Amino acid sequence: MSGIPKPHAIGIPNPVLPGCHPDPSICRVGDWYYLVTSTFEYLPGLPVLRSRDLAHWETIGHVIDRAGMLDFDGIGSSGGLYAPTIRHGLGLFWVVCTLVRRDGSTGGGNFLVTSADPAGPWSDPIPLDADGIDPSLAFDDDGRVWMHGTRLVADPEWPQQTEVWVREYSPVEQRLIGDEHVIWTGAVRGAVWAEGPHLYRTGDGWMLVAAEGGTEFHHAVSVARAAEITGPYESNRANPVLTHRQLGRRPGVIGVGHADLVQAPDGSWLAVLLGMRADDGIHYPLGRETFLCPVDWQDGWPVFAPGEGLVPDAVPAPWVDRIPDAGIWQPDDRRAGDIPPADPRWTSPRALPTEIARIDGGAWRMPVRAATLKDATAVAFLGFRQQHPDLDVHCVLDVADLAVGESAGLVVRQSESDHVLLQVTRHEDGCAIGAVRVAAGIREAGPETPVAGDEIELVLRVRGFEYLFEHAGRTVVTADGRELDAAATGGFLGLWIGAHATSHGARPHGEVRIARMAYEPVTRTGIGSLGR
Ligand code: 6LW
Repeated sequence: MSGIPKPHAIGIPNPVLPGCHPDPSICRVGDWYYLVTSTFEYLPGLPVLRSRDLAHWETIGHVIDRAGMLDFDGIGSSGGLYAPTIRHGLGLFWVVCTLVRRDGSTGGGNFLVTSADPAGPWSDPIPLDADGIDPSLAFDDDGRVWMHGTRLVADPEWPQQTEVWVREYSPVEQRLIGDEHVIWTGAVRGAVWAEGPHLYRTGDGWMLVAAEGGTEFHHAVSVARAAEITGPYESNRANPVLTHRQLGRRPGVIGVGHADLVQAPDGSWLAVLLGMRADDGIHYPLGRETFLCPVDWQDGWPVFAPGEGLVPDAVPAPWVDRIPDAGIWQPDDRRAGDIPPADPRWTSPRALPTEIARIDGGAWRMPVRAATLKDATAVAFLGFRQQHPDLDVHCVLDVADLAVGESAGLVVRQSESDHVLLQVTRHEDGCAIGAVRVAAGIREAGPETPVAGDEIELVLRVRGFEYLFEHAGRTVVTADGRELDAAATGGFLGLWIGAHATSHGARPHGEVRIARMAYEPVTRTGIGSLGR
Protein backbone atom coordinates (compact mmCIF):
# COMPACT_ATOMS: atom_id res chain seq x y z
CA MET A 1 0.00 0.00 0.00
CA SER A 2 1.55 3.30 -0.98
CA GLY A 3 1.23 6.53 0.98
CA ILE A 4 0.84 7.08 4.68
CA PRO A 5 -2.73 6.80 5.91
CA LYS A 6 -3.99 10.04 7.39
CA PRO A 7 -6.59 10.15 10.17
CA HIS A 8 -9.89 11.07 8.41
CA ALA A 9 -8.46 10.55 4.90
CA ILE A 10 -11.08 9.69 2.31
CA GLY A 11 -11.16 5.95 2.06
CA ILE A 12 -12.96 2.85 3.19
CA PRO A 13 -14.65 3.75 6.47
CA ASN A 14 -13.90 1.60 9.50
CA PRO A 15 -15.35 -0.61 10.78
CA VAL A 16 -15.96 -2.24 7.40
CA LEU A 17 -18.43 -4.65 9.01
CA PRO A 18 -20.18 -2.90 11.89
CA GLY A 19 -21.88 -4.87 14.66
CA CYS A 20 -20.82 -8.25 15.99
CA HIS A 21 -18.35 -9.50 13.32
CA PRO A 22 -15.37 -10.74 15.35
CA ASP A 23 -12.31 -12.80 14.47
CA PRO A 24 -12.38 -11.96 10.75
CA SER A 25 -10.48 -14.20 8.37
CA ILE A 26 -9.89 -13.34 4.73
CA CYS A 27 -8.47 -14.81 1.54
CA ARG A 28 -8.37 -13.63 -2.04
CA VAL A 29 -8.95 -15.69 -5.16
CA GLY A 30 -8.57 -13.75 -8.39
CA ASP A 31 -10.55 -10.54 -8.17
CA TRP A 32 -12.56 -11.57 -5.13
CA TYR A 33 -11.90 -11.38 -1.42
CA TYR A 34 -13.76 -13.83 0.82
CA LEU A 35 -14.25 -13.24 4.52
CA VAL A 36 -15.76 -15.20 7.43
CA THR A 37 -16.40 -14.21 11.05
CA SER A 38 -17.44 -15.93 14.29
CA THR A 39 -21.13 -16.41 15.01
CA PHE A 40 -21.13 -18.34 18.33
CA GLU A 41 -24.57 -19.82 19.07
CA TYR A 42 -26.34 -18.04 16.21
CA LEU A 43 -27.44 -19.82 13.05
CA PRO A 44 -26.97 -19.88 10.16
CA GLY A 45 -23.34 -19.91 11.22
CA LEU A 46 -20.20 -18.38 9.71
CA PRO A 47 -21.41 -15.98 7.00
CA VAL A 48 -19.28 -16.03 3.85
CA LEU A 49 -18.90 -12.49 2.58
CA ARG A 50 -17.45 -11.53 -0.77
CA SER A 51 -15.98 -8.25 -1.99
CA ARG A 52 -14.02 -6.96 -4.96
CA ASP A 53 -12.88 -3.74 -3.32
CA LEU A 54 -12.91 -4.42 0.46
CA ALA A 55 -15.45 -1.62 0.82
CA HIS A 56 -18.64 -3.34 -0.37
CA TRP A 57 -19.42 -6.79 0.98
CA GLU A 58 -22.05 -9.25 -0.09
CA THR A 59 -23.29 -12.25 1.91
CA ILE A 60 -23.03 -15.16 -0.53
CA GLY A 61 -23.88 -17.92 1.92
CA HIS A 62 -23.14 -19.46 5.27
CA VAL A 63 -20.77 -22.31 6.07
CA ILE A 64 -23.11 -23.87 8.64
CA ASP A 65 -26.47 -23.64 6.91
CA ARG A 66 -28.02 -27.11 7.18
CA ALA A 67 -29.86 -28.54 10.16
CA GLY A 68 -27.78 -31.20 11.85
CA MET A 69 -24.34 -30.20 10.49
CA LEU A 70 -23.36 -29.59 14.11
CA ASP A 71 -25.27 -30.02 17.35
CA PHE A 72 -25.97 -26.69 19.02
CA ASP A 73 -28.41 -27.87 21.65
CA GLY A 74 -27.27 -26.89 25.11
CA ILE A 75 -24.61 -24.50 23.78
CA GLY A 76 -24.78 -21.47 26.00
CA SER A 77 -24.33 -17.94 24.79
CA SER A 78 -20.77 -17.12 23.67
CA GLY A 79 -20.15 -20.82 23.12
CA GLY A 80 -20.58 -22.23 19.62
CA LEU A 81 -18.63 -21.21 16.55
CA TYR A 82 -15.37 -19.41 17.36
CA ALA A 83 -12.78 -17.82 15.12
CA PRO A 84 -12.98 -19.51 11.71
CA THR A 85 -10.20 -19.33 9.11
CA ILE A 86 -10.92 -19.29 5.36
CA ARG A 87 -8.32 -20.25 2.78
CA HIS A 88 -8.19 -21.44 -0.83
CA GLY A 89 -5.88 -24.22 -1.93
CA LEU A 90 -5.74 -27.46 -3.92
CA GLY A 91 -8.74 -26.24 -5.92
CA LEU A 92 -11.02 -25.88 -2.90
CA PHE A 93 -12.15 -23.37 -0.32
CA TRP A 94 -11.37 -24.53 3.21
CA VAL A 95 -12.82 -23.30 6.50
CA VAL A 96 -11.52 -24.52 9.83
CA CYS A 97 -13.31 -23.58 13.01
CA THR A 98 -14.14 -24.72 16.56
CA LEU A 99 -17.50 -25.59 18.02
CA VAL A 100 -17.02 -24.64 21.65
CA ARG A 101 -19.19 -26.27 24.28
CA ARG A 102 -18.31 -24.17 27.28
CA ASP A 103 -19.92 -26.65 29.67
CA GLY A 104 -17.29 -29.19 28.61
CA SER A 105 -19.85 -31.59 27.12
CA THR A 106 -18.79 -33.74 24.18
CA GLY A 107 -19.52 -33.09 20.51
CA GLY A 108 -17.52 -29.89 20.16
CA GLY A 109 -13.99 -29.32 18.96
CA ASN A 110 -12.05 -28.32 15.89
CA PHE A 111 -13.37 -29.21 12.45
CA LEU A 112 -12.77 -28.64 8.75
CA VAL A 113 -15.23 -28.09 5.93
CA THR A 114 -14.46 -27.63 2.25
CA SER A 115 -16.34 -26.51 -0.83
CA ALA A 116 -15.51 -25.86 -4.46
CA ASP A 117 -17.91 -22.91 -4.29
CA PRO A 118 -17.58 -20.47 -1.37
CA ALA A 119 -21.34 -19.86 -1.59
CA GLY A 120 -21.77 -23.52 -0.58
CA PRO A 121 -22.91 -26.09 0.00
CA TRP A 122 -20.01 -26.85 2.32
CA SER A 123 -19.07 -30.42 3.18
CA ASP A 124 -20.15 -32.00 6.41
CA PRO A 125 -17.67 -31.15 9.16
CA ILE A 126 -14.56 -33.33 9.36
CA PRO A 127 -13.45 -33.48 13.01
CA LEU A 128 -9.81 -32.61 13.68
CA ASP A 129 -7.97 -34.41 16.42
CA ALA A 130 -6.66 -31.23 18.07
CA ASP A 131 -7.50 -29.48 21.34
CA GLY A 132 -8.06 -25.80 21.76
CA ILE A 133 -9.43 -23.04 19.55
CA ASP A 134 -8.64 -20.74 16.65
CA PRO A 135 -7.56 -23.29 14.03
CA SER A 136 -5.96 -22.04 10.85
CA LEU A 137 -4.27 -23.62 7.85
CA ALA A 138 -1.60 -22.84 5.32
CA PHE A 139 -0.56 -24.43 2.03
CA ASP A 140 3.09 -24.96 1.27
CA ASP A 141 4.38 -24.58 -2.28
CA ASP A 142 4.80 -28.36 -2.44
CA GLY A 143 1.06 -28.95 -1.84
CA ARG A 144 1.40 -29.93 1.82
CA VAL A 145 -1.30 -28.61 4.15
CA TRP A 146 -0.38 -27.37 7.62
CA MET A 147 -2.95 -26.86 10.35
CA HIS A 148 -2.29 -24.75 13.40
CA GLY A 149 -4.22 -23.47 16.38
CA THR A 150 -3.96 -22.45 19.99
CA ARG A 151 -4.61 -24.13 23.32
CA LEU A 152 -3.97 -23.68 27.01
CA VAL A 153 -0.54 -24.93 28.11
CA ALA A 154 -0.90 -28.11 30.18
CA ASP A 155 1.70 -27.03 32.73
CA PRO A 156 1.67 -23.22 32.40
CA GLU A 157 4.36 -20.82 33.61
CA TRP A 158 1.66 -18.18 34.13
CA PRO A 159 -2.16 -18.23 34.22
CA GLN A 160 -3.89 -18.45 30.83
CA GLN A 161 -0.62 -19.16 29.04
CA THR A 162 -1.38 -20.68 25.68
CA GLU A 163 0.69 -22.32 22.99
CA VAL A 164 0.42 -22.43 19.21
CA TRP A 165 0.75 -25.87 17.66
CA VAL A 166 1.42 -26.88 14.04
CA ARG A 167 0.75 -30.24 12.46
CA GLU A 168 0.42 -31.55 8.92
CA TYR A 169 -3.00 -32.44 7.53
CA SER A 170 -3.49 -35.19 4.99
CA PRO A 171 -6.31 -34.35 2.55
CA VAL A 172 -6.26 -37.99 1.42
CA GLU A 173 -6.61 -39.49 4.87
CA GLN A 174 -8.69 -36.51 6.09
CA ARG A 175 -6.79 -36.32 9.35
CA LEU A 176 -3.82 -34.73 11.05
CA ILE A 177 -0.62 -36.70 10.48
CA GLY A 178 2.98 -36.64 11.61
CA ASP A 179 4.44 -34.95 14.65
CA GLU A 180 2.93 -32.00 16.36
CA HIS A 181 5.14 -28.95 16.92
CA VAL A 182 4.59 -26.27 19.56
CA ILE A 183 5.94 -23.12 17.92
CA TRP A 184 4.91 -20.12 20.02
CA THR A 185 3.69 -19.09 23.46
CA GLY A 186 3.44 -15.37 22.78
CA ALA A 187 5.86 -12.48 22.42
CA VAL A 188 5.47 -11.08 25.93
CA ARG A 189 6.19 -13.18 29.01
CA GLY A 190 3.16 -13.22 31.26
CA ALA A 191 0.81 -12.01 28.55
CA VAL A 192 -2.30 -14.16 28.27
CA TRP A 193 -3.87 -15.86 25.29
CA ALA A 194 -1.43 -16.07 22.43
CA GLU A 195 -4.17 -17.04 19.96
CA GLY A 196 -5.76 -16.51 16.56
CA PRO A 197 -2.55 -17.74 14.86
CA HIS A 198 -2.23 -17.51 11.09
CA LEU A 199 0.84 -18.72 9.18
CA TYR A 200 1.80 -17.31 5.77
CA ARG A 201 4.34 -18.49 3.22
CA THR A 202 6.71 -15.59 2.58
CA GLY A 203 8.90 -16.85 -0.21
CA ASP A 204 11.91 -17.91 1.83
CA GLY A 205 10.12 -18.81 5.03
CA TRP A 206 7.03 -18.46 7.19
CA MET A 207 5.41 -15.56 9.02
CA LEU A 208 3.26 -16.10 12.09
CA VAL A 209 0.68 -13.44 12.94
CA ALA A 210 -1.03 -14.03 16.29
CA ALA A 211 -3.21 -12.21 18.78
CA GLU A 212 -2.10 -11.73 22.36
CA GLY A 213 -3.36 -10.18 25.59
CA GLY A 214 -6.93 -11.50 25.39
CA THR A 215 -9.64 -10.28 23.08
CA GLU A 216 -10.55 -7.30 25.25
CA PHE A 217 -8.86 -4.04 26.15
CA HIS A 218 -5.30 -5.43 26.10
CA HIS A 219 -5.63 -7.17 22.75
CA ALA A 220 -2.57 -6.95 20.50
CA VAL A 221 -1.01 -8.35 17.33
CA SER A 222 2.41 -10.01 17.48
CA VAL A 223 4.50 -11.54 14.73
CA ALA A 224 7.30 -14.10 14.47
CA ARG A 225 9.11 -15.74 11.57
CA ALA A 226 10.90 -18.95 10.77
CA ALA A 227 12.66 -20.65 7.89
CA GLU A 228 10.67 -23.88 8.41
CA ILE A 229 6.97 -23.95 9.27
CA THR A 230 7.75 -26.10 12.28
CA GLY A 231 10.15 -23.48 13.65
CA PRO A 232 12.16 -22.31 15.44
CA TYR A 233 10.35 -18.93 15.35
CA GLU A 234 12.11 -15.62 15.87
CA SER A 235 9.98 -12.99 17.57
CA ASN A 236 9.95 -9.50 16.09
CA ARG A 237 11.71 -7.10 18.44
CA ALA A 238 8.92 -4.61 17.71
CA ASN A 239 6.22 -6.82 19.25
CA PRO A 240 3.42 -6.19 19.80
CA VAL A 241 3.27 -4.66 16.33
CA LEU A 242 -0.26 -3.35 16.75
CA THR A 243 -2.39 -2.56 19.79
CA HIS A 244 -4.46 0.36 21.08
CA ARG A 245 -3.93 -0.47 24.75
CA GLN A 246 -1.21 2.14 25.19
CA LEU A 247 -3.84 4.82 24.52
CA GLY A 248 -5.52 4.08 27.84
CA ARG A 249 -9.23 4.31 28.44
CA ARG A 250 -10.58 6.99 26.13
CA PRO A 251 -13.49 7.20 23.72
CA GLY A 252 -12.50 5.43 20.55
CA VAL A 253 -11.59 2.09 19.08
CA ILE A 254 -10.20 -0.34 21.65
CA GLY A 255 -9.09 -3.96 21.69
CA VAL A 256 -7.67 -4.21 18.16
CA GLY A 257 -6.21 -7.60 17.32
CA HIS A 258 -6.82 -11.03 15.80
CA ALA A 259 -5.47 -9.98 12.41
CA ASP A 260 -5.45 -11.89 9.13
CA LEU A 261 -3.34 -10.68 6.20
CA VAL A 262 -4.28 -10.52 2.55
CA GLN A 263 -2.50 -9.29 -0.54
CA ALA A 264 -4.36 -7.08 -3.00
CA PRO A 265 -4.08 -7.68 -6.76
CA ASP A 266 -1.76 -4.65 -7.01
CA GLY A 267 0.70 -6.31 -4.61
CA SER A 268 -0.12 -4.18 -1.58
CA TRP A 269 -1.08 -5.79 1.73
CA LEU A 270 -3.92 -5.28 4.17
CA ALA A 271 -5.17 -6.89 7.33
CA VAL A 272 -8.63 -7.48 8.65
CA LEU A 273 -8.87 -7.52 12.41
CA LEU A 274 -11.35 -6.99 15.19
CA GLY A 275 -11.82 -3.89 17.32
CA MET A 276 -14.51 -2.36 19.46
CA ARG A 277 -15.98 1.14 19.41
CA ALA A 278 -16.18 2.18 23.04
CA ASP A 279 -17.75 5.60 23.67
CA ASP A 280 -16.35 5.60 27.21
CA GLY A 281 -13.23 3.61 26.48
CA ILE A 282 -14.68 0.59 28.27
CA HIS A 283 -18.06 -0.56 27.00
CA TYR A 284 -18.96 -1.70 23.49
CA PRO A 285 -22.59 -2.81 23.08
CA LEU A 286 -22.06 -3.42 19.35
CA GLY A 287 -19.49 -6.06 20.16
CA ARG A 288 -16.27 -6.79 18.32
CA GLU A 289 -16.44 -5.47 14.77
CA THR A 290 -14.35 -6.06 11.64
CA PHE A 291 -11.83 -3.35 10.78
CA LEU A 292 -9.46 -2.97 7.86
CA CYS A 293 -5.84 -1.89 8.32
CA PRO A 294 -3.11 -1.07 5.80
CA VAL A 295 0.07 -3.15 6.05
CA ASP A 296 3.56 -2.54 4.67
CA TRP A 297 6.51 -4.89 4.67
CA GLN A 298 9.75 -3.50 6.05
CA ASP A 299 12.93 -5.46 6.76
CA GLY A 300 11.03 -8.69 6.25
CA TRP A 301 8.32 -7.86 8.79
CA PRO A 302 4.73 -6.63 8.39
CA VAL A 303 4.13 -3.08 9.66
CA PHE A 304 0.51 -2.41 10.59
CA ALA A 305 -0.89 1.08 9.92
CA PRO A 306 2.53 2.36 8.80
CA GLY A 307 3.29 5.94 9.76
CA GLU A 308 0.41 6.09 12.18
CA GLY A 309 0.44 2.99 14.34
CA LEU A 310 -3.32 3.08 14.93
CA VAL A 311 -6.13 1.47 12.98
CA PRO A 312 -7.30 4.37 10.81
CA ASP A 313 -10.85 5.74 10.75
CA ALA A 314 -10.72 5.27 6.98
CA VAL A 315 -8.34 3.21 4.90
CA PRO A 316 -7.02 4.99 1.81
CA ALA A 317 -8.08 2.83 -1.09
CA PRO A 318 -7.15 4.15 -4.51
CA TRP A 319 -8.63 1.02 -6.09
CA VAL A 320 -12.13 1.77 -4.84
CA ASP A 321 -14.17 3.56 -7.46
CA ARG A 322 -17.23 3.94 -5.26
CA ILE A 323 -16.98 4.72 -1.54
CA PRO A 324 -20.07 3.44 0.31
CA ASP A 325 -22.65 6.24 0.36
CA ALA A 326 -23.66 7.83 3.63
CA GLY A 327 -26.67 5.98 4.94
CA ILE A 328 -25.53 2.65 3.46
CA TRP A 329 -23.68 0.11 5.53
CA GLN A 330 -22.20 -3.33 5.04
CA PRO A 331 -22.63 -6.10 4.29
CA ASP A 332 -25.14 -6.17 1.47
CA ASP A 333 -25.37 -2.37 0.96
CA ARG A 334 -27.92 -2.12 3.73
CA ARG A 335 -30.06 0.93 4.20
CA ALA A 336 -32.69 2.06 6.67
CA GLY A 337 -36.03 0.35 6.46
CA ASP A 338 -37.93 -2.86 6.84
CA ILE A 339 -35.96 -6.10 7.13
CA PRO A 340 -37.72 -8.51 4.77
CA PRO A 341 -37.97 -12.19 5.81
CA ALA A 342 -35.47 -13.30 3.14
CA ASP A 343 -32.80 -10.90 4.46
CA PRO A 344 -29.59 -12.71 5.54
CA ARG A 345 -29.58 -10.66 8.73
CA TRP A 346 -32.11 -12.97 10.41
CA THR A 347 -30.47 -15.33 12.85
CA SER A 348 -31.65 -17.54 15.70
CA PRO A 349 -29.82 -19.10 18.63
CA ARG A 350 -29.06 -22.81 18.15
CA ALA A 351 -31.51 -23.35 15.25
CA LEU A 352 -31.90 -22.04 11.73
CA PRO A 353 -34.49 -19.26 11.35
CA THR A 354 -36.36 -21.58 8.98
CA GLU A 355 -36.57 -24.17 11.76
CA ILE A 356 -37.97 -21.54 14.11
CA ALA A 357 -40.44 -19.81 11.81
CA ARG A 358 -41.90 -19.88 8.31
CA ILE A 359 -42.39 -17.16 5.76
CA ASP A 360 -46.04 -16.62 4.97
CA GLY A 361 -47.49 -13.76 2.97
CA GLY A 362 -44.25 -11.78 3.10
CA ALA A 363 -43.83 -12.03 6.88
CA TRP A 364 -42.38 -14.42 9.44
CA ARG A 365 -44.88 -16.52 11.37
CA MET A 366 -43.13 -17.83 14.45
CA PRO A 367 -44.73 -20.65 16.47
CA VAL A 368 -44.48 -20.12 20.20
CA ARG A 369 -42.00 -22.41 21.99
CA ALA A 370 -41.96 -23.44 25.62
CA ALA A 371 -38.37 -22.25 26.06
CA THR A 372 -37.66 -18.75 27.27
CA LEU A 373 -34.58 -16.70 26.43
CA LYS A 374 -33.04 -18.02 29.66
CA ASP A 375 -32.84 -21.52 28.16
CA ALA A 376 -29.79 -22.73 26.22
CA THR A 377 -31.91 -24.52 23.65
CA ALA A 378 -33.58 -23.62 20.36
CA VAL A 379 -35.81 -20.76 21.39
CA ALA A 380 -38.42 -18.82 19.40
CA PHE A 381 -36.21 -15.81 18.69
CA LEU A 382 -35.55 -14.22 15.34
CA GLY A 383 -33.16 -11.34 15.41
CA PHE A 384 -30.29 -9.40 13.92
CA ARG A 385 -27.12 -7.65 15.05
CA GLN A 386 -27.21 -4.14 16.39
CA GLN A 387 -24.95 -2.44 13.85
CA HIS A 388 -25.27 1.23 14.83
CA PRO A 389 -24.73 3.03 18.13
CA ASP A 390 -27.89 5.07 17.53
CA LEU A 391 -30.95 3.57 15.96
CA ASP A 392 -34.70 3.11 16.07
CA VAL A 393 -36.35 -0.26 15.64
CA HIS A 394 -40.03 -0.35 14.81
CA CYS A 395 -41.57 -3.75 15.39
CA VAL A 396 -45.18 -4.67 14.78
CA LEU A 397 -46.25 -8.01 16.21
CA ASP A 398 -49.57 -9.55 15.28
CA VAL A 399 -50.60 -11.38 18.45
CA ALA A 400 -54.02 -12.58 17.23
CA ASP A 401 -52.88 -16.21 17.37
CA LEU A 402 -51.20 -16.15 20.77
CA ALA A 403 -52.84 -18.56 23.21
CA VAL A 404 -53.67 -17.64 26.79
CA GLY A 405 -50.51 -17.57 28.90
CA GLU A 406 -48.25 -16.93 25.91
CA SER A 407 -46.09 -13.86 25.31
CA ALA A 408 -44.42 -12.25 22.31
CA GLY A 409 -42.12 -9.27 22.38
CA LEU A 410 -39.17 -7.22 21.23
CA VAL A 411 -35.81 -8.09 22.81
CA VAL A 412 -32.32 -6.74 23.26
CA ARG A 413 -30.26 -9.86 23.82
CA GLN A 414 -26.75 -10.44 25.08
CA SER A 415 -27.18 -13.95 26.45
CA GLU A 416 -29.41 -16.30 28.42
CA SER A 417 -28.39 -14.38 31.54
CA ASP A 418 -28.69 -10.84 30.26
CA HIS A 419 -31.50 -9.47 28.12
CA VAL A 420 -34.38 -7.03 28.24
CA LEU A 421 -37.74 -7.32 26.53
CA LEU A 422 -40.99 -5.51 26.07
CA GLN A 423 -43.68 -8.12 25.60
CA VAL A 424 -47.37 -8.64 25.08
CA THR A 425 -49.00 -11.47 27.05
CA ARG A 426 -52.43 -12.92 26.36
CA HIS A 427 -54.52 -13.40 29.50
CA GLU A 428 -58.07 -14.79 29.88
CA ASP A 429 -59.41 -11.22 29.77
CA GLY A 430 -57.25 -9.89 26.95
CA CYS A 431 -53.69 -8.82 26.25
CA ALA A 432 -51.37 -6.77 28.42
CA ILE A 433 -47.97 -5.22 27.80
CA GLY A 434 -45.07 -5.22 30.21
CA ALA A 435 -41.30 -5.41 30.48
CA VAL A 436 -39.02 -8.21 31.59
CA ARG A 437 -35.40 -7.73 32.53
CA VAL A 438 -33.01 -10.61 33.04
CA ALA A 439 -29.74 -9.42 34.60
CA ALA A 440 -27.01 -11.85 35.67
CA GLY A 441 -29.65 -14.57 35.33
CA ILE A 442 -32.16 -12.91 37.70
CA ARG A 443 -35.55 -12.25 36.15
CA GLU A 444 -37.57 -9.22 37.09
CA ALA A 445 -40.97 -8.50 35.50
CA GLY A 446 -42.50 -5.02 35.50
CA PRO A 447 -46.18 -4.09 35.85
CA GLU A 448 -48.51 -4.81 32.94
CA THR A 449 -50.90 -2.47 31.16
CA PRO A 450 -53.89 -3.71 29.10
CA VAL A 451 -53.43 -3.35 25.36
CA ALA A 452 -56.09 -3.56 22.64
CA GLY A 453 -55.96 -4.81 19.05
CA ASP A 454 -54.03 -7.57 17.34
CA GLU A 455 -51.20 -5.59 15.76
CA ILE A 456 -49.06 -4.15 18.52
CA GLU A 457 -46.28 -1.71 17.73
CA LEU A 458 -43.20 -1.89 19.93
CA VAL A 459 -40.41 0.64 19.46
CA LEU A 460 -36.81 0.48 20.58
CA ARG A 461 -34.75 3.67 20.55
CA VAL A 462 -31.03 3.29 21.11
CA ARG A 463 -28.89 6.34 21.75
CA GLY A 464 -25.40 5.24 22.66
CA PHE A 465 -25.67 3.40 25.96
CA GLU A 466 -29.35 4.28 26.43
CA TYR A 467 -31.96 1.73 25.31
CA LEU A 468 -35.58 2.91 25.49
CA PHE A 469 -38.48 0.55 24.84
CA GLU A 470 -41.65 2.40 23.93
CA HIS A 471 -45.27 1.58 23.30
CA ALA A 472 -47.92 4.08 22.21
CA GLY A 473 -45.53 6.98 22.73
CA ARG A 474 -44.70 5.96 26.31
CA THR A 475 -41.33 4.67 27.53
CA VAL A 476 -42.12 1.40 29.29
CA VAL A 477 -38.63 0.28 30.22
CA THR A 478 -35.05 1.46 29.78
CA ALA A 479 -31.81 -0.47 29.73
CA ASP A 480 -28.17 0.54 29.96
CA GLY A 481 -25.77 -0.73 27.29
CA ARG A 482 -22.98 -0.59 29.88
CA GLU A 483 -24.79 -3.35 31.78
CA LEU A 484 -25.63 -5.46 28.73
CA ASP A 485 -22.38 -5.41 26.78
CA ALA A 486 -19.66 -8.07 26.88
CA ALA A 487 -17.39 -5.87 29.03
CA ALA A 488 -20.09 -5.97 31.73
CA THR A 489 -21.47 -9.47 31.28
CA GLY A 490 -18.46 -11.43 30.02
CA GLY A 491 -18.59 -13.38 26.82
CA PHE A 492 -17.84 -12.49 23.25
CA LEU A 493 -21.01 -11.12 21.73
CA GLY A 494 -22.40 -7.80 20.63
CA LEU A 495 -26.07 -7.12 21.20
CA TRP A 496 -28.78 -8.68 19.10
CA ILE A 497 -32.27 -7.25 18.64
CA GLY A 498 -35.21 -9.44 17.73
CA ALA A 499 -38.66 -10.85 18.27
CA HIS A 500 -39.32 -13.61 20.78
CA ALA A 501 -42.31 -15.77 21.73
CA THR A 502 -42.72 -18.15 24.64
CA SER A 503 -45.33 -20.09 26.59
CA HIS A 504 -43.13 -19.86 29.70
CA GLY A 505 -42.50 -23.58 29.94
CA ALA A 506 -46.10 -24.66 29.33
CA ARG A 507 -47.09 -26.60 26.23
CA PRO A 508 -47.15 -24.06 23.38
CA HIS A 509 -50.21 -23.60 21.15
CA GLY A 510 -50.04 -20.27 19.37
CA GLU A 511 -47.82 -18.27 17.09
CA VAL A 512 -46.89 -14.68 16.43
CA ARG A 513 -46.64 -12.91 13.09
CA ILE A 514 -43.81 -10.43 12.75
CA ALA A 515 -45.84 -7.97 10.70
CA ARG A 516 -43.00 -5.44 10.55
CA MET A 517 -39.41 -5.06 11.67
CA ALA A 518 -37.75 -1.85 10.58
CA TYR A 519 -34.13 -0.91 11.32
CA GLU A 520 -33.39 2.79 11.15
CA PRO A 521 -29.97 4.20 12.06
CA VAL A 522 -30.12 7.67 13.58
CA THR A 523 -27.40 10.18 12.77
CA ARG A 524 -26.26 12.37 15.59
CA THR A 525 -23.84 15.15 14.84
CA GLY A 526 -20.77 16.01 16.84
CA ILE A 527 -19.74 12.61 18.16
CA GLY A 528 -17.12 11.89 15.55
CA SER A 529 -16.38 8.49 14.19
CA LEU A 530 -18.24 6.76 17.00
CA GLY A 531 -21.48 8.08 15.58
CA ARG A 532 -20.93 6.55 12.18
C1 6LW B 1 -11.62 -16.39 19.75
C2 6LW B 1 -10.35 -16.12 20.43
C3 6LW B 1 -10.75 -15.21 21.50
O1 6LW B 1 -11.70 -17.70 19.38
O2 6LW B 1 -12.07 -14.95 21.44
O3 6LW B 1 -10.24 -14.52 23.66
C4 6LW B 1 -12.60 -16.06 20.85
N1 6LW B 1 -10.00 -14.91 22.46
O4 6LW B 1 -9.38 -15.65 19.57
C5 6LW B 1 -13.99 -15.84 20.39
O5 6LW B 1 -14.10 -14.75 19.52
